[in-house]
Amino acid sequence: MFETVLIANRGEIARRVMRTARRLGLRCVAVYSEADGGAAHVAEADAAYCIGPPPAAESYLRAEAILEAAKAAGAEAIHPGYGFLSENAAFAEACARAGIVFVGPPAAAIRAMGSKSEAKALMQQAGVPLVPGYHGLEQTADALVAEAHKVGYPLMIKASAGGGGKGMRVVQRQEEFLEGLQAARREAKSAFGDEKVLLERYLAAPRHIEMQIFRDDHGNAVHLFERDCSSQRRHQKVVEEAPAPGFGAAMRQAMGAAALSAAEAIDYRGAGTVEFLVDGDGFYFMEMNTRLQVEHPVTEMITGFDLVEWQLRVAAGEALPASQDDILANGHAIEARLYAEDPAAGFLPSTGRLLHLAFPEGAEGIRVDSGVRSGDSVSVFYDPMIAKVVAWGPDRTTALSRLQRALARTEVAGVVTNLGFLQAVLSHTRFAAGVVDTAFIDQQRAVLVAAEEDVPEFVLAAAALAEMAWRREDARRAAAASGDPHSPWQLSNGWRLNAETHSDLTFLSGEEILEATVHFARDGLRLALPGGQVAAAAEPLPDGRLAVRLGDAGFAARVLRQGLDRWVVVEGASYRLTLGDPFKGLAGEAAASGRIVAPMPGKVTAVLVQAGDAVAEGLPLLRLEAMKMEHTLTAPHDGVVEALGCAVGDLVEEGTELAVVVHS
Ligand code: MV4
Repeated sequence: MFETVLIANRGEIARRVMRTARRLGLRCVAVYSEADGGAAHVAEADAAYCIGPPPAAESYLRAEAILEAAKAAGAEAIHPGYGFLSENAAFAEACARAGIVFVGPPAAAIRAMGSKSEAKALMQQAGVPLVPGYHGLEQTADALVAEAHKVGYPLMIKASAGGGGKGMRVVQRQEEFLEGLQAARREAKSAFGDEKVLLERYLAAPRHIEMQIFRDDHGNAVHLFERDCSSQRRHQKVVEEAPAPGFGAAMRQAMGAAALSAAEAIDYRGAGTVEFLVDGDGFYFMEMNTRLQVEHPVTEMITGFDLVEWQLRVAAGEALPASQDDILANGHAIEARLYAEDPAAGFLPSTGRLLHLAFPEGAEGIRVDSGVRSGDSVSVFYDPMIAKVVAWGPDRTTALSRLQRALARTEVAGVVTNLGFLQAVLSHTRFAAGVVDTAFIDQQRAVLVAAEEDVPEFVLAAAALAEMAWRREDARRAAAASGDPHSPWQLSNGWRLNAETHSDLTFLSGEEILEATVHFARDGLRLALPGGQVAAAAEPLPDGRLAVRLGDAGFAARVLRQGLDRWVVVEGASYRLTLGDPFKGLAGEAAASGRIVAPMPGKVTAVLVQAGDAVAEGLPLLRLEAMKMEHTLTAPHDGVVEALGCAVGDLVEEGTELAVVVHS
């Protein structure tokens, strides 16, 4: 076994590989771009090397920088993870030339699977079922028209150099073939620099079922059952599970044998996945992935094996740790991919800093492979995956309900995520029934992707109550800092100078303006919300959330702030609000009359003018520290400072008059 392994990747897969490598006693070396200096995988490594600027092409795709780091670190092996250089034959060869073991298949096997038509020819020889079609070298229009006629319509034209859904066109009838062929060629040429195409009979709504295989240097080969990855959105997997729902033993046995024939045909080594299209009671080779896949945890959870351990052992020349008879499927596992993307905005990435990230701790059957922690950032430069949440259960129903509960207890603030979308997919009747095919998400998009929803009133209430708690806390801290033990600010029961006072709050959510008023009465708080008034209370919980009571309803909410942004997380759903400019409300009205009042409680940190000074509109008059921020209060119009109602160090209440500017 190796002593030192370098992980040529980042995020959750880098941490996941290191978790196994560490368990095996290996020294782990990380590589990182300048954007990942503070990343988790760097912190967890025994050594780490910066390999370049943030863009992947200048860092994680730079073979020579990675090899240089491996040599400097004395790594005997490099694990490529998935994506980046994991299926790059030239990189595998460069590792071999450098005398470093590439934890993956031989370069020749990667190459053989790189071209769809070559892969199909190899599979045909190996007796692996193919979708009826044509994948020969004849590429003239006439030859292809004749072949299309044999295939029959509707058919699919696929770029031979394509993959992952790129370079595919459906042609419904013969009259449209030539136009479809020219378009497919143009796309293939521009996307892959190779306009070779193949034809296949079109399968209307197939399932995507893939078989995990492993092969070592000693002629041993096994499959580790199948995974159903049909829940995809634009060829991006969303949810994966093992075993495939409703999958019969006969097809499992036949598909396993076909996958092993495929591996043997290309003298495969290591972990591989053979992807099939399943249509009715037929299955057809689609493509072979020569890397460990994102969704491998569901296979690990039903078989109990650690596939990264197998990869490292096989790459070190050891025999497979188990024979086919040792590999049993126990229970059911389902994985959901949590992304920092905004479903309501066409799933655009939502990058930024994670104010808060928390997963349920110690939940039965739950595994979370996360690439980031609270406080880390989701970068614009890379795939915006946050984590994979995986649930195992003795049966699919239990696995599904455990996953749903784990997602309901997942808290993310700071970026928008697809969490609500994942919950919608998992709670859809078709998913629950296990009758999902590759068209499911596209067909059900309208119900799965909730339009930007209005902010529920209970969320606005939680934000308003949290705001008041923060202001009280900020004021108390300021008073404590001022050393005045008798300051009324020391009181934390919400007591105010006047018996009945209130605070008007305005929040923005997208275009929506949300207003709430918190009334402080001697007998407690009342909230005036768009839907009416309600008695309210909020108590901090030990885990940092707020226990909110509205009338006789109660719930717990985590409310976080960054600048004027407020994030409210309730039951796994996150809502982003922005506190309206406090200087627009109460303070704004007063300013119109030349009165400068404190828009919220705070401490005067600077008085920049004197009574009698002539001032121009916009000139800074004073500075107020409030909500952990410095606010500058300016002259509302040209004029003269008539009065100053404060001095540096004063603790002022919301509404206190600080200065008056009269027209000159
Ligand atoms: C197909 C097909 C229907 N008929 N081939 C999509 C990506 C690439 N891996 C192959 N894909 C398909 N090939 C024939 N002859 C439908 C798809 C397909 C698909 C396959 C698997 C998972 C998701 C998919 C989404 C759309 C289309």
